[in-house]
Amino acid sequence: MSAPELSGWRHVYSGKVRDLYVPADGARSPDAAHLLVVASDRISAFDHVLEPPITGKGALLTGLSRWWFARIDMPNHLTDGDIAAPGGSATPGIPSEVADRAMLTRRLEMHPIECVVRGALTGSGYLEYRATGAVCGIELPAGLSDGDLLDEPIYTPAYKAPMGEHDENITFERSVELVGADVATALRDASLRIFTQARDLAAERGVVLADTKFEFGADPASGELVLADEVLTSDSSRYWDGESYRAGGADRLASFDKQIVRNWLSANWDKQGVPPELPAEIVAQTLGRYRDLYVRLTGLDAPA
Ligand code: Q0Z
Repeated sequence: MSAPELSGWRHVYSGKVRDLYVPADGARSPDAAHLLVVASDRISAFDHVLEPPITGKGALLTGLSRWWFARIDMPNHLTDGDIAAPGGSATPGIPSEVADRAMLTRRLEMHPIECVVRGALTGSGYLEYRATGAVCGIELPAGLSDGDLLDEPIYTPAYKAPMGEHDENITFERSVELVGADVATALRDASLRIFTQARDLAAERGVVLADTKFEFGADPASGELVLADEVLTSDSSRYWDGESYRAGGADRLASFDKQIVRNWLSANWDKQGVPPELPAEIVAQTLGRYRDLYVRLTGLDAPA
């Protein structure tokens, strides 16, 4: 699966699951003011992109990002709607064939920090805690178990490694060295504030927001700090079902994302070479889980 050809846009980069475009308008592309971020239906697990795609995933995640952007009290990178300058702007509109899974954005100077906030101790944070008693330099009380909620959410930044390398967990002090004290502090404060707002809203809808990752950039003209990328999707966040979490059963930490795929792969692949193709029922169950989260959080019907 590769990035679609889109009229008016030039494809410049693909991550595992998303494709990035600049306006095709030749001369201006290198420093274009806008970017088109297109969420594909690709799914990745254990660092591989899997077959087949999960048809509808890109639209569900984009819909969820948009829904959160509209609720978060912070400037964001979406420019949908306000670039149709009369007399013609250099920026084309969103192509209709990706309308439900594309975001038209203002191009920012991205900060090279993954702004991770954890409201619960699990995943890589739990492993680091088990080894050291701390996560990204933050000492935690002894005796915590996998999945325990933290009294206060913690900010555990990671350095965005150059393409192909894994991001590296860093301390807040290291983030100060990387981006300066003012930006580092602004990133931390905004991340914690947005997380708390989102966690409380999710809780009202029976969903535990365990952790998430934000990315921010600076507006090149004003220097304003702007929330970018996708936000609070199941690809960038860990969500648990509130009822299962409280019941405390074996799958209380099953997340609304690729958990089904990871479990199936773990049972059916030795993690050597090319992963096997996902069976139709695993694809259907995974899509169902993404739809569930969308409906639970937004209260809307899932996109077609
Ligand atoms: C986001 C990414 C994708 C792979 C760059 N508004 C913005 N300004 C500047 N840069 C970005 C954004 Cl969203 C930006 N990414 C992440 C997107 C494929 C990676 F479509 N990279």
